[in-house]
Amino acid sequence: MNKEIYVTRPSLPDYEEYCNEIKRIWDSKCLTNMGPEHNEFQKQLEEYLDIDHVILFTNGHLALESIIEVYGFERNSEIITTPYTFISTTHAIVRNGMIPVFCDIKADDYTIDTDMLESLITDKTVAIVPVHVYGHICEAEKIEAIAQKHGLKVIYDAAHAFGVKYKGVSAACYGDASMFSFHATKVFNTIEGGAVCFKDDDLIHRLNNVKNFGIRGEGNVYCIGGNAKMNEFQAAMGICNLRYIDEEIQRRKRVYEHYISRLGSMEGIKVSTIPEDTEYNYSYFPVVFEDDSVSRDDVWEMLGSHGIYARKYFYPLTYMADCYKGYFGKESHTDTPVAKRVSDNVLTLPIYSDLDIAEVDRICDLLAVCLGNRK
Ligand code: T4K
Repeated sequence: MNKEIYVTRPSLPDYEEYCNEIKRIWDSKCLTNMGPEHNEFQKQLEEYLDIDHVILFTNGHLALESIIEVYGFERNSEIITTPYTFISTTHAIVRNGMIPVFCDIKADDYTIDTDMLESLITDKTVAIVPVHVYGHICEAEKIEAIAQKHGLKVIYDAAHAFGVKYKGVSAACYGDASMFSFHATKVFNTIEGGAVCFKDDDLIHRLNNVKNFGIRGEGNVYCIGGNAKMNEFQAAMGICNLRYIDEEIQRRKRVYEHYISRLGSMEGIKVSTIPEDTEYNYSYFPVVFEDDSVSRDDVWEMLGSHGIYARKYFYPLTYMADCYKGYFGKESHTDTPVAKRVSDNVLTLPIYSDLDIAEVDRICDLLAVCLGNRK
């Protein structure tokens, strides 16, 4: 019986190393509410991500919801985003009482189509939330020029882009703010966790307040905040995992390069290649079936029958999720044919640092059979 292979597996530090780190928590009895592990981890991230400010959150979703909230946009304002993403991106906009307006994606890297973007701006538009999907950096220069021209905020969903650099610039540095996810399924994890990164000093207090009930000091509740704090155990995991992040990315690269060597020129599928000037994190390995004679769902089922659990990231498009059926009006613009085609035909293959090359070969052999043994 072959072993089961999941789309991802979290990387963990040595058990003893984590125990050693959390020993400080036993000594201090400080479990949460911005304790020493939290504060040290925050500083380490500012350095690693090369950004002025990092505010930690209990997960990436609440980080994104919070940064949208602190800008204080009027309810029912419009935010332009893409539907080819995890449901969190759309939920974060809707849960803030904003209207998501869906822009199509580019067929080459699945990020927001900057040629369409400007046509979706109305007098109700307040922000753009582009997604660095799979860690592919959006066309930031173009997006930010459009935003500047129309006075819009740019908040990147950078959940997938930890460790990615474009032209030497960290993914944390684009736009007005960027959100990272440190979920167990990500390149870098804090069990659950997330962060908002930015340069504007004014946002520090606002974000810290919104994640801690709006409390600014004894007897001073400044705003109607929630609770989205990262606890000390999460931060301790982050401190340990950050020590190995470069190694982690290199080990993923080995898996990625083997996939490329086997699938890169196989007829009938499109694999993503790394754009020039990019230091990539090898977070996902999406393949898009381009030949109508091969059904993505059949391949997904066949792989599953062999214990290989590839995933349909990202299907369906967010606006097609059951909870949004009949929800969006005309202003939301849900005509995104490229995103629809990619979403109907994409499969993300297993990729993680411990994945054996022999297993990658097994996955590629099975794919080749589905594709009629094409080369
Ligand atoms: N924006 C974007 C673009 C995102 O992709 C995400 C999250 C967010 C925002 C929100 O960030 P967070 O609030 O999550 O920090 C997973 C993750 O839960 C989610 O974090 C991620 N994106 C999304 C793309 O994938 P599921 O429901 O597909 O995960 P699940 O539990 O099926 O896990 C996938 C596989 O990973 C499992 O088959 C086995 C493996 N796994 C998973 C977990 C949780 C493990 O080996 N160990 C584990 O502990 O959503």
